[in-house]
Amino acid sequence: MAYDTPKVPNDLSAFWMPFTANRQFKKNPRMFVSADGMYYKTSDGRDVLDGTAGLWCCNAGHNRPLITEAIAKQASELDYAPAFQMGHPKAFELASALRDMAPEPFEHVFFTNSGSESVETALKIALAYHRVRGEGTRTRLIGRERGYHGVNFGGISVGGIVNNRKFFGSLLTGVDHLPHTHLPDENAYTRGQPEHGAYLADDLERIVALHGGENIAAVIVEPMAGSTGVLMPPKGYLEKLRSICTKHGILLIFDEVITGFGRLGSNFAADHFGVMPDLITTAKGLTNGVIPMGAVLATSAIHDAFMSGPEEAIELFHGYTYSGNPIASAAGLATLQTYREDGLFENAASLASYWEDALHSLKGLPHVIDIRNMGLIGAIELTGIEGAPTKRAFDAFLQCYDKGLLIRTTGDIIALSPPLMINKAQIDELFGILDTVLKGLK
Ligand code: PXG
Repeated sequence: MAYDTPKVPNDLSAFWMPFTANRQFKKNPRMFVSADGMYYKTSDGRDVLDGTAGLWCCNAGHNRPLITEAIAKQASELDYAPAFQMGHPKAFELASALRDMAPEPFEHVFFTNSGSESVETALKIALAYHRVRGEGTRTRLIGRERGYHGVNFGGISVGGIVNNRKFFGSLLTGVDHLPHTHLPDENAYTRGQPEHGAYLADDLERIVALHGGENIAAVIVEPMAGSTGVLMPPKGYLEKLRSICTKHGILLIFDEVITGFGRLGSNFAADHFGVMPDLITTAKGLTNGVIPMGAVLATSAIHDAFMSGPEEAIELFHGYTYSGNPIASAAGLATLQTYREDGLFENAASLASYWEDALHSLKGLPHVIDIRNMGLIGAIELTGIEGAPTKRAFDAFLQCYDKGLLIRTTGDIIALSPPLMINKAQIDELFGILDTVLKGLK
């Protein structure tokens, strides 16, 4: 394909970029101008292998025809329809498709526009659920240290990442945190779920003893914590959380914004681990990242609890202008069809062990202190530079970009999560570049 190098805009000042070192970036910008399959194209005409599925969202890869065609068709057919007290077919079709691929108890779908909104929605549904059932004392929310649940007030309150919290005041009250599950001394270089740490779930009993279970609405965790640097749940941990929640009538929310849609080789992490929460939050892979959309999956028990008042009454005072937006719904349907027709979740599952071996072959390289993996996810933890935390991993990011590979870093951890369409040659390419970069890292 002929390629004209597009001009980079000469004024970068107006766009206040999210989660970015704005001044550093604008001195030396890195711009993608197109993408296809597994590769981005940069503004200087180079191919960059996508080692992160964008931001954990382009699970089907880029420029997928079913998705782009569905969006164009929907835009010309019905561009927008009011989301409150009105409907359009695609939102109902997508909700049914999600119900059909979700684990059995999840029969209902509430649409949002992002992972952050899915989290706020799930927390609100949990609080309101207890209230409509006459258990209005259940107001406390329990998150976990190092948890990432988006950037809105509920999400940063239950989340446990200090920089996402400390600038923003007192946050929600009535929130407690479980300890995180990162035990590098015991679990370094684990493949899959670590052996040690199930006992960390018992801390929920301590919180219950402190506050009374009848005052706790919900526990929210990522079944596998992504943004904090890829922390797998220790064996038995999620099962314990589930049973303690059930014992005390507390709802369990799995934040599957990253783990949903094939990342672990299954539809959802709930399937992968065989542990069923009461609510599941999703976004990202739902529309392959192409159009903003999220969804909360709810069990019938939760949904039906709201369906008790007079029929003309609104049951849940919550929703967004763009909940179930027609173009997003069309993109979602085409995304799920692409996953199915291309067997992408199966591809992820079948490549997981090849991926694991390739990743763990980096053990022993300079500065590497831990490697962990699951499905098509990998993390490489580096020692930080004394007095300059995050710099070493960020240097690796810059060097990988120069050599044609996109990775993500958080702290001094490199996180990898390629599109699920990746093949063995591309896995070799990815780890070949990483190997070279890590060997030369200062
Ligand atoms: N929950 C989880 C578990 C997430 O990972 C969100 C909620 C928020 O989603 P939105 O759509 O509001 O961004 C996320 C988002 C990274 C990275 O590199 C991770 C996310 C977003 C951007 C970067 O780890 N996760």
